[in-house]
Amino acid sequence: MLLQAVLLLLHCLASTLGQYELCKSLVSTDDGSVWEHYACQPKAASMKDYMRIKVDPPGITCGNPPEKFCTLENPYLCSDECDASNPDLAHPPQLMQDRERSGLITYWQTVSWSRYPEPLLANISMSWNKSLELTDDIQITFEYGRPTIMVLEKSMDHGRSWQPYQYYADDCLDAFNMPPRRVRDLSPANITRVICTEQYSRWVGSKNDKNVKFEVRARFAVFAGARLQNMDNLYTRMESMKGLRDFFTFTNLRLRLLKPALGGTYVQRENLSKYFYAISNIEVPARCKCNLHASQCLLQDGNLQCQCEHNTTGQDCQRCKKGFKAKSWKAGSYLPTPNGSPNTCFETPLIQNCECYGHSNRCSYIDYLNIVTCVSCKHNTRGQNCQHCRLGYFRNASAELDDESVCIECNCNQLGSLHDRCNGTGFCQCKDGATGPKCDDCFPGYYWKQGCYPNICDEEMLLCQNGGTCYQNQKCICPPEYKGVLCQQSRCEGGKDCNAASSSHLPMATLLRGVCLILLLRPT
Ligand SMILES: *[C@@H]1O[C@H](CO)[C@@H](O)[C@H](O)[C@H]1NC(C)=O
Ligand SMILES: *[C@@H]1O[C@H](CO)[C@@H](O)[C@H](O)[C@H]1NC(C)=O
Ligand SMILES: *[C@@H]1O[C@H](CO)[C@@H](O)[C@H](O)[C@H]1NC(C)=O
Ligand SMILES: *[C@@H]1O[C@H](CO)[C@@H](O)[C@H](O)[C@H]1NC(C)=O
Ligand SMILES: *[C@@H]1O[C@H](CO)[C@@H](O)[C@H](O)[C@H]1NC(C)=O
Ligand SMILES: *[C@@H]1O[C@H](CO)[C@@H](O)[C@H](O)[C@H]1NC(C)=O
Ligand SMILES: *[C@@H]1O[C@H](CO)[C@@H](O)[C@H](O)[C@H]1NC(C)=O
Ligand SMILES: [Ca+2]
Repeated sequence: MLLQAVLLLLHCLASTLGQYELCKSLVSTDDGSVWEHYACQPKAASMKDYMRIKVDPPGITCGNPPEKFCTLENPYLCSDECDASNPDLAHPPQLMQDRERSGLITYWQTVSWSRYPEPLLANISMSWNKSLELTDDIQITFEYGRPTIMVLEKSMDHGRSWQPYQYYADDCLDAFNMPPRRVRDLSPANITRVICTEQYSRWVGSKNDKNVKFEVRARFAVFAGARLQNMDNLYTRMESMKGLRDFFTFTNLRLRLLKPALGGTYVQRENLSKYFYAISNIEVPARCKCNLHASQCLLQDGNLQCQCEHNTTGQDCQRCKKGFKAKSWKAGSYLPTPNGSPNTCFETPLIQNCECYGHSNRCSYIDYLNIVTCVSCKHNTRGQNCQHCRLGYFRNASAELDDESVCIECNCNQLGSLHDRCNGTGFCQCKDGATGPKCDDCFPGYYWKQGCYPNICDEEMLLCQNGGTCYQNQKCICPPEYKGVLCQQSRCEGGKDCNAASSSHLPMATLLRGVCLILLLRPT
């Protein structure tokens, strides 16, 4: 009884703080103890500990060969040396994510801008191989000045596609043709707008402010209040406002550094050793995205993995476990407060062994075969367990059997293929002369005109003769005095008028052509 009270108390406390840390708790009822389930999410963590970091282009990191650097404040002070072969003087990328012992700042540093006026460009790519949700400001700490121009980008699909997250410049109009904005000017209606800010790029004298932020807290505050005291309101919006949750979701981040700090308006060409990038820390406070189906996210085989509850599974708990597909999968819901709805996956025991990989939830028993088989398989599947693709579809190799997009349409070209079916890798069966996975190309020696047909003429074997030209491999366009498929035949061949000339040593064709020309040019 006491334990139950404590759990309940814990739970209430968690909910009011908008924490959602518990997926379930044991509750006593008249019928004994039962599990109660709630929407839940993992704690926020410092994700720099798990990030894989890569810098581009190759050779952008300083120290190979060793180089001396000056500072912007005092260009005569050039005591900093970078030497990749000396651990004390090297500045490799991992120093952007290390845990610094008190007082000792460690940083990644680039080569200097010795190739001015060619731009000094660098990309920093950060990947996690896991969907994450920002919980606080991203903060990048620059030693020796913040860049004059840079862009923060994000990917939500492991780096396949990218989108800008925020632009940073000392002059937004000039650099990106965007009006400068501040996050605090955003309203609930345009909170997910991608802006350009001048707040973090202006030169503010010496070591005044080293940080560049992507403001998450200020965006949360629009809904949750200045001290984030009303997280429930934020979560309510996350459920109702299209795109709001996605805005804070990412699997990869990329910093594109486009112009270093100048310490003034102009670049001093006579001494370029004071222009470079140096980053000592990249802080990414976030939590694993587990679709409100896990309260823990652990490192497994080097990758973050949600510890899925509610009979869900997958890296992000994004589907129902095998045998728990009575209803289609749904993300957990923060609503209704205080507990949220877990949207648990339920067992599918409608008939024993009715496994349809989520493409059907009905089976029937076939008496004379003594088998249970799925009925009405959806998503273009078929088979006893909906485990095959319908004719005219083929298996999507990157999708699991229970994925809605497991079957891809063959899309065979109707004119070039024998039928609309394809083999296991999507190749259609082509008619004579047609080729390509979908039979929409022709073999050499064939041309396409509502199907593939053998060339009538070409530039090699089937040359049009007597000055004829080959039109799209389909026919020879002959000079007026010739005819035939290859213009090989003179129009006056055998005609009475053609016999007039009598020069015997000329080849017959030349002779005929000459005669015809005379006939054609003859005044009437
Ligand atoms: C330019 O840099 C060099 C080091 O490469 C330094 O010795 C010199 O004092 C600097 N000169 C000026 C004018 O900044
Ligand atoms: C940075 O990444 C972008 C996008 O892939 C690419 O276009 C650009 O060339 C990269 N820059 C450098 C310096 O590698
Ligand atoms: C990414 O994570 C998935 C799921 O945990 C794993 O199967 C895959 O091997 C990982 N990829 C890399 C490059 O670590
Ligand atoms: C967002 O909306 C507010 C109020 O409607 C407006 O003042 C502000 O300029 C807008 N910001 C952007 C970036 O569109
Ligand atoms: C998940 O399935 C198991 C086995 O049927 C069951 O004991 C458990 O209560 C289920 N969990 C939830 C959250 O429904
Ligand atoms: C194949 O499956 C993957 C994973 O579900 C999906 O992202 C992709 O769009 C599918 N491909 C096609 C052509 O439907
Ligand atoms: C499908 O046909 C193509 C082309 O003939 C072949 O390369 C491929 O291996 C075939 N795939 C399967 C699964 O048979
Ligand atoms: Ca560091």
